[in-house]
Amino acid sequence: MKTVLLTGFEPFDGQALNASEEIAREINDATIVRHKVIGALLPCVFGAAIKELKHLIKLHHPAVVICLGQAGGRAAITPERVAINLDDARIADNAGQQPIDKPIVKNGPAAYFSTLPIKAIVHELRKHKIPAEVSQTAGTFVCNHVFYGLMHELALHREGVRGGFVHLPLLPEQATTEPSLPFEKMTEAARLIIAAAIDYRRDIKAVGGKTE
Ligand code: PCA
Repeated sequence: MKTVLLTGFEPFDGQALNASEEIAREINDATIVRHKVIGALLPCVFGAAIKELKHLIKLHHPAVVICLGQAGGRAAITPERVAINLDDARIADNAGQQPIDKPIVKNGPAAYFSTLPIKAIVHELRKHKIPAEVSQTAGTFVCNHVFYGLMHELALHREGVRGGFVHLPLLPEQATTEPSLPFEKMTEAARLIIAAAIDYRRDIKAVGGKTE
């Protein structure tokens, strides 16, 4: 059976939870559209996170790789369009590192686009009444770092494997004033994202990521 690698991140910035970790753990071992899902955890650490991701890819030979992260302040599920070759950390990672204005890969391309069908994913989520929109920036912290590392690895060594990054809102128990989405909604969303990534060989055309 083909596999889908779904990663989440450990909590960071002194928080007790990370929505992406909870969702990746919940979907681990599920079968979705004849693919087995491998849910795994990445450290919120520059360098080590990409190393672990490459190790997981080598181990599981996934047909699709979807990395999840948490984006406090966002109200919608946001498939990311582009990863940029830049680390610029507003806060320290879980190992105390805080790179400023550093390339992720020296002399690497400035950016990579997601090879997931990002607009089809938005379309499918909205069809199921889950708030979703395409995001044009994954930031410059560990999420963008992993997204870039993933796309670089796939471009260089894994032809035909599709991959990308999706940011999730906070869980209700994490949010004080920020928006949040219930665990069940985010779990359903992750299943729909995986199914769309397998089913849509090409992305759909839709203005601004809005499909309805
Ligand atoms: N979100 C952070 C890193 C880990 C996570 O879940 C980010 O958006 O970069």
